[in-house]
Amino acid sequence: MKNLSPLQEERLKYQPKLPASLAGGISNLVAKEGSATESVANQAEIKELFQNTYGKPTITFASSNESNTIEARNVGVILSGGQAPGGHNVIAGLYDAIKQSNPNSKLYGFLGGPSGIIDGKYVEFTDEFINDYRNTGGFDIIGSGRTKLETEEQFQKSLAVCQKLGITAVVIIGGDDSNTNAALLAEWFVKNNTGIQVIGCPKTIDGDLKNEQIEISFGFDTATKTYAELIGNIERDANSAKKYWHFIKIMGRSASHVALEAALQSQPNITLISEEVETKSMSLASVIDYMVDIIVRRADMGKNFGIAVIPEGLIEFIPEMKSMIANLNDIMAELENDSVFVNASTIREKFEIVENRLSADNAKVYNSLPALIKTQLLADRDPHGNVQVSKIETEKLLIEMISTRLDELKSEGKYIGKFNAQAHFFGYEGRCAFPSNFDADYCYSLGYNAFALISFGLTGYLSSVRNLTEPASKWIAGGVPLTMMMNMERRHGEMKPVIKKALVELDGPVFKKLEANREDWAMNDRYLFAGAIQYFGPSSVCDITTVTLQLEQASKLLNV
Ligand code: FBP
Repeated sequence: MKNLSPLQEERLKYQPKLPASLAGGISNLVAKEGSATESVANQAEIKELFQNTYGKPTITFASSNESNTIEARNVGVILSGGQAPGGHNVIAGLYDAIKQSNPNSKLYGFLGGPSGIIDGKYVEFTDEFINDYRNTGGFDIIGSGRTKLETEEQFQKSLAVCQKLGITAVVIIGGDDSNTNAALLAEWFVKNNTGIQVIGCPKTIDGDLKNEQIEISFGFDTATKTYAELIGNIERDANSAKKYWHFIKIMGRSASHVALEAALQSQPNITLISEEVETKSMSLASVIDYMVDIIVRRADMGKNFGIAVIPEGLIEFIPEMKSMIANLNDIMAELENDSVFVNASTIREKFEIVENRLSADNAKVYNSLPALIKTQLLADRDPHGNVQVSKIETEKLLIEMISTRLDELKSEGKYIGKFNAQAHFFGYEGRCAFPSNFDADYCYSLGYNAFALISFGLTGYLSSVRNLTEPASKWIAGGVPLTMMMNMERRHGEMKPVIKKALVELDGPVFKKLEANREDWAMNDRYLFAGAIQYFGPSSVCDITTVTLQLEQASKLLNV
């Protein structure tokens, strides 16, 4: 890499911090077992599907005075799913742990996501190669992909590639869907006596891969700080010009954690939380009424500007939309192998086939939407059967519907303001940012710890580093069985085992903080300008993590 700025040079040199238990190296560890575990739901079905990897204990590592010899190992690593800041450091941590334990060990990177292991496309990491990527954002070191690993043929091909390279452990860095892949592959490798272990690492900016053992997925910290900086910039612009309402959709496929955290850091006038909309069974019309009420009241105060933050997944949480989208998903799955549909000559014909199969109620909802949104709802599903919500312009849908409602109110003499709206979508802007110190340290520790789990012969585990609001030296490293986080969900029209997503808890401290402040933030402009991520300086400034994690940890301590 050439032409680096002084800041980039400094970032490459940053040495990430490790938990004290790991800092002495992998050869000086003991693994303490917790009690046997159960899946979060559908225990009988999950146990049946994962007969060889179900119910394993949780693991916690502690340092030991005795030193173990670590045999040379060949390990493969995969980056899977959406990019999240810090992925390169997971690989750097894994690489350092492997090489420090035995310089004869090798780390291979599979190219382009899970398809790399199936097709045998890989690179071997060296010091020179890795060093250019330390503490950088992005997944470009080996690329990522969303291929679902689930068929016998894919597993057989992966086995052949691992055997050719002498690989005895695979690390999959991914979110809920990718770690579901990891669990399936781990089970298959054990069932077929291959001797190959599989370890997952919790990645996703969405922040929805979490539980008692996984406090947060990596990338959430950096992405939310990046979005908060951007929202702050727009708030300042809005407060200067005082002429626009900015509607900002924030990435996060299902859960609203990202929008909520970015809002707590920037204090916009309106923040919608999808989980609240669903729990309160708010229709699209009532979401519009809620926003219109704030816009009208601000206009009465002479403020024809404001900021509204909208979670990316909102549309799937509005009950009538949820039912219609579920119906569309099933229809699209059924039609995958339908010759009339597959051979339809125009997109319009395809759309008509889908539309004609919708139930009467769902067709009514669907037909009430603007043409643009209808087309976006019919776009291809991702390989896991999910609607690609990043392609649905909910922010524009809301602007259009609000505008119509405000015109009606104006004609009735109930609205005296001017509504000029700008639409934004912040998503890709944050997923490859330079990782914050927190993510740089956390990711490095997750990767390093993944090799600790490998060295203890474990498989079907997710690398876990906890106690994250404390300084890194006090972080607790260990592992959590992947099956512990699974339940059965409908995907592609069938019930499948998947890792359960953690949604925003409405009785939790994070949402409560927004709830307690939102009327004040709606009417008074309490904007916060977070500014750029800090990489250097006192740890109270540059190492501090999200409001979400701090509030969640503080509330856990209070409830102990
Ligand atoms: P992961 O769950 O794979 O981490 O990806 C999350 C995400 O960034 C979502 O926030 C977003 O909806 C989606 O990926 C976008 O997907 P794509 O990168 O395929 O456009």
